[in-house]
Amino acid sequence: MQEPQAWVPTDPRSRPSPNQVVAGLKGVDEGGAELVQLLTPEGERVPDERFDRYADDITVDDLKSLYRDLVLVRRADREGNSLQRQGELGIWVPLLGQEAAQVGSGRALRPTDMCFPSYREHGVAWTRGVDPTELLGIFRGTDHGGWDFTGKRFHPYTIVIGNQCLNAAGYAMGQRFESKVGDPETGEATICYFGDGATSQGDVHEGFVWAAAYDAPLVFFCQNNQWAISVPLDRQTRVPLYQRARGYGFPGVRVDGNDVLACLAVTRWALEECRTGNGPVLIEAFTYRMDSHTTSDDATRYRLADEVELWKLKDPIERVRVHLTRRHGVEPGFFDGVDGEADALGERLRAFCRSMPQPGPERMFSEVYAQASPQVDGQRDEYLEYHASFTGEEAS
Ligand SMILES: Cc1ncc(C[n+]2csc(CCOP(=O)(O)OP(=O)(O)O)c2C)c(N)n1
Repeated sequence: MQEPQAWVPTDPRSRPSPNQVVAGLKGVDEGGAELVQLLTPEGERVPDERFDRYADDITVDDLKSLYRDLVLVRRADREGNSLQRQGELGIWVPLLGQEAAQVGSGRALRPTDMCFPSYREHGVAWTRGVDPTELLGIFRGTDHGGWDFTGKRFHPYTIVIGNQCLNAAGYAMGQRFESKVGDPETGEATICYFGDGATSQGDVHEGFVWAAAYDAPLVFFCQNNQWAISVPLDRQTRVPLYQRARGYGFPGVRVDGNDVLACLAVTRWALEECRTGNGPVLIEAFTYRMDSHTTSDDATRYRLADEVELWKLKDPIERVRVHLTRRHGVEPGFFDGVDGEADALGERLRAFCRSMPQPGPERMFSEVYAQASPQVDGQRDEYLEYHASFTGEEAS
């Protein structure tokens, strides 16, 4: 097992008072000395002794492709937000600011790896080949997620905080029991996404304990976006989150979550650890939620604009753009082309959303089990009869 990074406890007297925390006066924007970074916010490539080798093969074309993913994922997210505002979706969960953490880690996965998302992972979904249109039903309230979970190896979204860590731990233990671990080429791994607030949930703790006890090939990927709705990180933990792993007996790493290259490299390392039998691993992607928690939330009520302004300077897309332009001489035409693709994606999403059919009343019963169940069939028939009892306007 690799040694976790060292941690020096902060002086308790320097901790913010509860009032400062509640008022959002103590915004965090520095990841500390342990932060793994390969691309600075200014777009400069900086060396990293430990993780460079996991990014050495990344070509300019790969970087352009990562940039394209970041831009398209952001556009899909912004369209989702707008569609909610136009009344086409019941709610939207924005990922603004977290594109690099999601695209970088998602692009590190192989098709055979399994992925357990929370509810904000639209960027990871993108890297698994789930089209953004497939996410819309959840937020329009017409289904629970319509993609092919087993084929894409991307589990349904989980709204119950931290619960997916248990599913993921069980799945990864299965990979271990079925001897799918050991060979770096063919070995499988699982990745589980959750937020900083989720680390206070029992399910996440249980997931850590089980995964550690069974050496499960599981990467716990925590997107620390600094806020659990209106609760800041200081109310979740007294130690940096990545250091928690040590107490469970596995390594933890803090990566710059706004640096797509670093997220890719660190996740590749973590997956390799898992595939070869050295899992589990905890990655804390140090990032920031630039928008409200959901479209039902108003972040301006609990955090200061200054904090948001600070994080704007660390934008995950801008740094790749600057790097491609300055270091590799990529011409504006490339960026214009990606913007054009983003416009087309936005149009496609809007058109799809507005033409989504309203599912029939039997739909909530039809996809429950793979094989017919007399109980569910009975409930369906009863409900259809009840539904048919309404007439005219009452029924619509
Ligand atoms: C078990 C449970 N408790 C409470 C909630 C309500 N809830 C929804 S999101 C959220 C905050 C989650 O914050 P975090 O884990 O940091 O993830 P983020 O939304 O910031 O990505 C809470 C408490 C829930 N969905 N499930």
